[in-house]
Amino acid sequence: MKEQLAQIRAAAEQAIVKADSVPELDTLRVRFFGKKGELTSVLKQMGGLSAEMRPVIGQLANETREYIESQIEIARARLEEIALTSRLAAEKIDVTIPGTPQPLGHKHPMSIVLDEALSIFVGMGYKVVEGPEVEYDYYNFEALNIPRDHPARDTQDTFYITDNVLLRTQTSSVQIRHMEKNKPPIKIVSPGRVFRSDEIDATHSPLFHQIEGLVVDKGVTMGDLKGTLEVFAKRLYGEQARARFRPHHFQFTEPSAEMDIMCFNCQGKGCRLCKNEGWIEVLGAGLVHPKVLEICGIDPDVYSGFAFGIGLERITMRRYGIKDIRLFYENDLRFLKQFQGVM
Ligand code: 2NL
Repeated sequence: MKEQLAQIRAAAEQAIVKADSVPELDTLRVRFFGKKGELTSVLKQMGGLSAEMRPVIGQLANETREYIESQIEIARARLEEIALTSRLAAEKIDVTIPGTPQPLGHKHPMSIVLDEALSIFVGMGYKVVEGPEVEYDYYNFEALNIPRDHPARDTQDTFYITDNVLLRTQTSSVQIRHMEKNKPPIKIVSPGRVFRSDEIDATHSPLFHQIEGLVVDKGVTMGDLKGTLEVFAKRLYGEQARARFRPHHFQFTEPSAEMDIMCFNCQGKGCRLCKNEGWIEVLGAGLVHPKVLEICGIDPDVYSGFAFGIGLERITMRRYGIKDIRLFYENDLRFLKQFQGVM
C-alpha cells in the first residue's frame, strides 16, 4: 500500500503540472478524492490492515492527501494569476490616445440677431411672451381690427386650416391673448414663426420670423415709440445709426409709421444697396388702435399704447449684408460656417 500511495502521489504531481485551467484542477480533485477516487479506494482497503500497520498507512495516506491538495491550491493560484495577467493585457486602455474630435455647432445668424434684439428689449424692461403658431381667425385678424372682408384675409395670402383656424400671419395674436389676461402696465415682446402664402424669392418666404413689441400704460405717446425704437436701432446697428419715421397705414395702429435707418453703405447719399434711397426700411409701428384696446377689455380713454413689428430675416440680412433670404433655410454649411464665432 505504501507503494500504491507513492504512485498516486507521483501521478498527481504530474497531472497537476500539466493542468492548464482551473476546471481541469477540479476534475483532478474528483479523480483523487471523489467517491471512486484513487486515494479514496486506497483508504477503503485499510480495513484489511493489521492493527500496527493501520495508523502508519493512515498517517501516510493523510500526508499524501494534504500534499496533493496543497499542490492543487498552488496550481490554482498560479493559473488564476496567469488568467488575470492575460485579461489585464487584453483589456488594456491607452488613456493617452487623443480623443475623437466632436465638431461643435454654433448659433444660426438669425439666432444671433434674435438673442441680441431680445436682450436689448429685456434690458429696457420688456418681458418675452410666446404663443401658438396655429391660431384662431379671431386672434390673428378680428381682434386686430381686420374685418371679415379685408384683403389681408385673402386665402391667397393666408394658410387656412379650417374656416376659422389658420397659421398666424403675425405674432400680434400672442399680444392680443396677453392683453385679454393682463391689466396694464404691459411691456412685452413676442418673437416667433409666422406664415404667409408668398411665392419664394430672394426677399420672400412662406415661413419667416417676427419680433413684435407692445407697451400699454397711462399716457403712452408717439414720442415713447420713437425714443424706444431709435435706441433699439443704435444698440443693434451701432451708435452712428440714424433712424427716421415715415407715415404709414396699419389696420391695428393709429397713427402708424415705418422706421428706416440711414444706409450704412452710402451714409444717405444713395447707392445700390439702398436702391438709391439713402434709407432702408426696418420695421412698422404705431399707437395701438383704440378699437383694439377696447376689444381686449382695456379702456382707451384711460390707457394708450404703442406696438411695433420687426422682420427678423430682414434685420439679419441688413446686419450681415446677406442678399438672399433662402440662405437662412437651406442649411448650407458653406454659408452657416461664416457665422462661427460671431456673437
Ligand atoms: C408690419 C409691422 C406691426 C404691430 C405690428 C400690433 C400688435 C397689437 C396691436 C397693435 Cl397687439 N399693433 N403690432 C403694429 C404695427 C406694425 O408690424 O410691418 N406689420 C405688417
